[in-house]
Amino acid sequence: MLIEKYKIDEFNQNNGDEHKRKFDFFASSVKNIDEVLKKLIDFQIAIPSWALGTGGTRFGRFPGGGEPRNLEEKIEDIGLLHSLNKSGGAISLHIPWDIPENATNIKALAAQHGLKFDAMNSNTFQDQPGQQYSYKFGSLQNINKNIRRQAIDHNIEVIKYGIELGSKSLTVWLSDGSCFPGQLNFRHAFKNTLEGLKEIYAALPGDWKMFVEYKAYEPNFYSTTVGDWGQSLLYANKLGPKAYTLVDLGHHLPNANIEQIVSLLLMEEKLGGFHFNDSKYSDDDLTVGCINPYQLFLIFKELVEGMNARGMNHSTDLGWMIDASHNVKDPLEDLLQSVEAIMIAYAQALLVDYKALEEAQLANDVVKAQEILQDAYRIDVRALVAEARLRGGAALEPLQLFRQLKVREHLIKKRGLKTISTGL
Ligand code: RM4
Ligand code: MN
Ligand code: MN
Repeated sequence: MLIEKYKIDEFNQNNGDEHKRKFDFFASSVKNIDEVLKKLIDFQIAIPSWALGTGGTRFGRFPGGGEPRNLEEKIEDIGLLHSLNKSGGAISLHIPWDIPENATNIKALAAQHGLKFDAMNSNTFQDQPGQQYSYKFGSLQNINKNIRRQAIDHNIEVIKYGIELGSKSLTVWLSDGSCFPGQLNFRHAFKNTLEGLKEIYAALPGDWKMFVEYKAYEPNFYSTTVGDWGQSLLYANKLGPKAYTLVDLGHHLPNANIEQIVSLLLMEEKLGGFHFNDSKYSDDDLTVGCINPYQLFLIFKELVEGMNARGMNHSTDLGWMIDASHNVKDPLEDLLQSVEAIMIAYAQALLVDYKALEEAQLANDVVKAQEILQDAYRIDVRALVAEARLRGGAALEPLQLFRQLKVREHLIKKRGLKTISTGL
């Protein structure tokens, strides 16, 4: 389904007065408003191909209908989101869930929707039908050389698909680890994994990046072979300049100070990308900002400050992606909410008075430092984010328009009530 531009314009006109009033009031107190708006318009967040259907838990899955049945329909869905908010101009593919059978056509279809191909993702955490060796006891860490070979070859194949599509990065997330003490020799597991990653790294084109994504638990519960940012950084440093750490917000042990991790990885020039989501207990993959929006803001504050310190381009120098799952919400509505939460946190982080903060820090004025941060966090930036959308050609209120246009009803009519998407 395509949303014609005139429908967006019509909606914006109908809601324009109210918006203008709010935005003008907001803009009157911000000095560099055009600069901030430009940054917001430029900022793009990739949508994963595996997050367009209903997610499930090991207890069940309750599909809501109209889910995309193939890669083409997934691209259509992301195109639809992008036309509504103009902030999701990229798709990230997981292989083999979404193999581009005809890369030229897939690339052309994506381009029609204004979408680029973000990081490619390999999958050595599931066995596929017809696969020769099993990943039950890990992939790159495996004690069996043939299994390691199979996992390496798979990653190299994923790179090849990515080259055809114009992607520029590979994200490797391994479920490797152990469930019980004694099951694994940690050193051997690390060394095998490093050897495998080295071979994959060697297959990367010159202008590609490799993201090593860490996760503390699940599906293994005693140890994980890329378990935290320290381990990921070890691999990335040993691999070379094209290898980076990828931070997925849901992959930490409880109460981890993610903003500090982000800050130090940026300092080391080893932060590569981000998977956004939110969580209460573990890798819950909930809507970004739904549980802990202040933490999200603090993370963005480190990102903005750290990227500025290194003169980085906010929108292109790191990989931004949503990695969420939707068990009870409409996946598309949920993704619109996630993008909005990211834009809000980013906007607030852009409004922090970094100079004043530095002065407060140098004076050990703890109270002032907190005031400065919370001043920015408590600004209602929704009109600002909406104005960026308006200027970028998107809808003032994407979610409202999504409902008004009865998008889900249309998708169900077209695709059927009982459709299942590949993914988690
Ligand atoms: C993992 C991790 C990866 C994602 C898989 C599906 O927990 O977040 O990024 O590819 O889930
Ligand atoms: Mn992830
Ligand atoms: Mn995850």
